[in-house]
Amino acid sequence: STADETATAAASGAAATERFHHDKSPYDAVKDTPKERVDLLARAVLDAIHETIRKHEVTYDEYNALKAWLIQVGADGEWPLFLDVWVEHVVEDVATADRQGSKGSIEGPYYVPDAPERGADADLPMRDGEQGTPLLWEGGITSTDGTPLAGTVELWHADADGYYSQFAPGIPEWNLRGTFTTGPDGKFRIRTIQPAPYQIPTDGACGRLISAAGWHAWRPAHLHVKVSAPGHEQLIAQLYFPGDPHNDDDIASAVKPELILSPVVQDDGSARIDYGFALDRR
Ligand code: MBD
Ligand code: FE
Repeated sequence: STADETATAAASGAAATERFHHDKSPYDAVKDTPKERVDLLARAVLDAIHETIRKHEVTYDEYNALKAWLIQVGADGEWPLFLDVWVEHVVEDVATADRQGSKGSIEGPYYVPDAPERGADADLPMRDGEQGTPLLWEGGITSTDGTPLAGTVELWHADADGYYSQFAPGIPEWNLRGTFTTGPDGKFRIRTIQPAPYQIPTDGACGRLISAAGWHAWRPAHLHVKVSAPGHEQLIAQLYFPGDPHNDDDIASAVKPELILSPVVQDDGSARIDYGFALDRR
């Protein structure tokens, strides 16, 4: 990318914040949350903060450092990033505790709805000469009882530099984003490339927290999916690659053993993946 097209925390944060406002109608959600629930949860969170301050004898300097940092999270548009990296995994755990079908994981901040329709057997949209190990992914959608399902797999992932289209500059709009629709046999076959590990932007508020705390900024390489079929619960998941050094210390705590792929390297250097999804009946 060129000098005026550098991926900055503030630019990707602003795009993620705008995306959230557009897709999730947050003000309606606030309006619809019962007063009793807001009272209970707001008090529980404040109690936990007060307890932390007392227990660790937080100073005025530390309080003001926190205040400055929180203001900067908003200025950088990084609330979606912060919440999805450090909070969403617990919400996902609680929401899917009773699920019988395939394991899921967090959605994260970079999903875009209505990605181009590709049918059941196709390439993910990508540039000519898209970098990265070619992947051939074959799988199916079924109900938890094994019945094949006509449905959709929405797939999005970072490129071989770790960047997402529509959140980093200089990448075609729908690059590495697509919707695959299966027939009644539920089968799909997708060709894409293996993404790189993702590093949280180091030049924004989240990056400041990471360096101030002495943490690392990495997520392991991952594929994002949303899998849908009529009469079934939507599955949101991420899939990971064996041997990635960050499978064991993902900054977003979103890796589960069931989500690690077993790619088989082919003679031509591409990798073949066999991985399907079982959806719970609604
Ligand atoms: C990502 O790519 C991601 O998937 C999550 C959950 C958080 C930050 C960046
Ligand atoms: Fe991601």
